[in-house]
Amino acid sequence: MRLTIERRLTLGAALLAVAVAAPPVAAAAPPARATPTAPAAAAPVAPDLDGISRALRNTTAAGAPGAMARFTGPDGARVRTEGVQDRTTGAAMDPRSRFRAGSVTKTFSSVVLLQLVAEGRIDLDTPVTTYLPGALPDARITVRHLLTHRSGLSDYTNAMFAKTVPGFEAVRNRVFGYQELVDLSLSEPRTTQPGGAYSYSNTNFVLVGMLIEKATGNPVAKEYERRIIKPLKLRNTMYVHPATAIKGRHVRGYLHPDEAGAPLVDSTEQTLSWAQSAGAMISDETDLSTFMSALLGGRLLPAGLLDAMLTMTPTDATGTRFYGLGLRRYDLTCGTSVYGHTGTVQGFYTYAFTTRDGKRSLTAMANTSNRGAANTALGGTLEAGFCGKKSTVKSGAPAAVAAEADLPENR
Ligand code: REX
Repeated sequence: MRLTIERRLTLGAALLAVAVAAPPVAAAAPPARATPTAPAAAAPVAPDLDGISRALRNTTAAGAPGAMARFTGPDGARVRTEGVQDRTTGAAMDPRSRFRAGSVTKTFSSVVLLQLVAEGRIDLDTPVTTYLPGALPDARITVRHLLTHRSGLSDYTNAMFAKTVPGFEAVRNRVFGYQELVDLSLSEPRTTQPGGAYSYSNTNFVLVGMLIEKATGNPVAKEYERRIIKPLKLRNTMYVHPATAIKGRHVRGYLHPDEAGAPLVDSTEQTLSWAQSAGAMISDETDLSTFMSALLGGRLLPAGLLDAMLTMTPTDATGTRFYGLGLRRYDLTCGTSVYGHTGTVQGFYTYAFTTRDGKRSLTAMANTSNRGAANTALGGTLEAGFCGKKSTVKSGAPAAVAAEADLPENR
């Protein structure tokens, strides 16, 4: 199915009204081996909507029941959908539906934490144990190490989901304490010295949630609400941990088992307690684009801290992928850099990215996971959206933007 919605953005007043207390901003020291800022921005081009549709069809051809993308730019919003959001009812993918945004949550957590830095309540280069005594056995790990995935704390989810469906079913209804998750990581060897190589780990953003709760005395849900969701009027964004349902109109998620040919597992309902502040947000395509656009547009953080967030180091050897503070940068084949985050939780792949000025945004999602080829195909929407007709998305061909490299095989 193909659906087009064209409407003008009505962000203006709402976004301008965002009130962020702007106390003096502490100078943020750049991390070691920081790369220079992104290459000069390429001239904006019109999105290749047919290319976006091709990428979505490639995603469903690769095993996703449905996929959709929403591009927002100077000419308003364009939406493309393919396939179904519910395999039982056969309901078509609906761009107004909510879904699980996975690690896009990390950018929300970073924004809250950096607002606390702006307020002088947390310092980026102070050891985590100064704020959370006893949480970690290593006082060398700083807050910045968490946000840049350079703490060396292993990702406990690798063992948890080594067997995809049994791993998921074992935690689907579980409620973890933050420290329980940190302790799972601490029972494994460290991946690097603190401040060493980038090594993606959910543990880092579990600790970010702990820091937020310690500094504010509130549950993270309240801080997301008060600092981001309400000011930006994100009506379909919510953090409901440990509730298992996605309320309202939503996409159902379908997890691919490891065994070839085994039936998909409906993974819509779960506590997401295994991720919490690292991945439990529910949202929709409009809200994620509004959020990323507001962030890059400077409406959520003082300039100095947005600069700190945008101080990127490479995540791999391709020279096209970078990580700042809870934020990714992808350099596309046409020379445009886009900023945002990816998400993978059982049954849901997400990409939420925007340009440096926040004026062009794209959010894409597919209702499957553990299917690397579908994630790779979905990434093709970025090339088509931001590079326009110059994009290299072909039917059935691998997309130019590969799936998230942080995931071990198939994740
Ligand atoms: C957990 C397993 C993946 C998924 C994970 N998700 O770490 C976080 C996230 C919250 O969104 N990270 C991604 C499962 C990488 C991001 O930053 O983009 N895989 C699945 C398995 C593999 O079970 N055996 O694919 O659903």
